[in-house]
Amino acid sequence: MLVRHLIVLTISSACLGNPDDTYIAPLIDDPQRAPLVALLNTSDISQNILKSFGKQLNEKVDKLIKQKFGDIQHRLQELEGKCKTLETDCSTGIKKSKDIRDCSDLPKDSRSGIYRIKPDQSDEFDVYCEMTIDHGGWTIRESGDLDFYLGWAKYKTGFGQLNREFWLGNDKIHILTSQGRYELRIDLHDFDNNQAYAKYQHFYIGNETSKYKISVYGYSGSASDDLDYHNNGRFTTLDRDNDDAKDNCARRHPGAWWYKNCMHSNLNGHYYIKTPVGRWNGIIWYHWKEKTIP
Ligand SMILES: [Ca+2]
Repeated sequence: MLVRHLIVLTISSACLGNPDDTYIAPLIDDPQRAPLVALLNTSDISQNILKSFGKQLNEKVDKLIKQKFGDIQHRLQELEGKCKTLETDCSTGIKKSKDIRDCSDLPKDSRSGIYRIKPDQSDEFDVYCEMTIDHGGWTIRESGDLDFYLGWAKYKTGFGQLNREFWLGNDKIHILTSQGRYELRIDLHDFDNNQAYAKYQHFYIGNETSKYKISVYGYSGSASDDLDYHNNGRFTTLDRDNDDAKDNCARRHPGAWWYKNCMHSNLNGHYYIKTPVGRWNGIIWYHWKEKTIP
């Protein structure tokens, strides 16, 4: 069978147009096997054809791969660059980087979560980055049922859990806002699913010596500008009275804020699970909810 096959192969060459080849009839003694021989013959012809087209095909495939997947290579290079700046601490799951000064330095497609940042004038520390609201890049603090009626030392260093409720810490907020121009965004929700926000183009708080004096302006939003009253105010806590009132505003209206005499807002007030009884009690953003305050 092998011999017959080789003979058929000779015929194949003749069929491809070599005039010097001699036509030799296939020695097929069993007509029933003819289809198989023919098949082998076709296969052998195809080998020659494939050889002639193989190179062109490879070239076309290579060109197609380069064209179609060139952008993937480019994307991989981008990702490699990002991987160099982002390191993952496998023991804690906290992403960190020596090149990330704040949440806005994260790649735009980063997920919201806890990240380790390295501000200019500080050692590394962890923050929660909100990456979906208003184009992302926000370092946030969410209020809820955590006790925010705490003293100066707690507000200085921060408290709570980054993946739940927390105050980042006035020292850290000072460090962050000293790096450049920072915006502040406040999102408010009530128990009736009403929402509003206040956004400020400029936000800065001074160091502890200045009593964490706040500078905030450039309002836009839907909640009303209830930080304007507090601009240039000093931070007051239940145990550190830096406000302009005769008494301690943080004690009169439990919380900790940049009170003056005393407030239009008090976002560190007590968190009630329903509208509180009593004037100026609870979390206050006065001109958004003034109609509901008795
Ligand atoms: Ca006072």
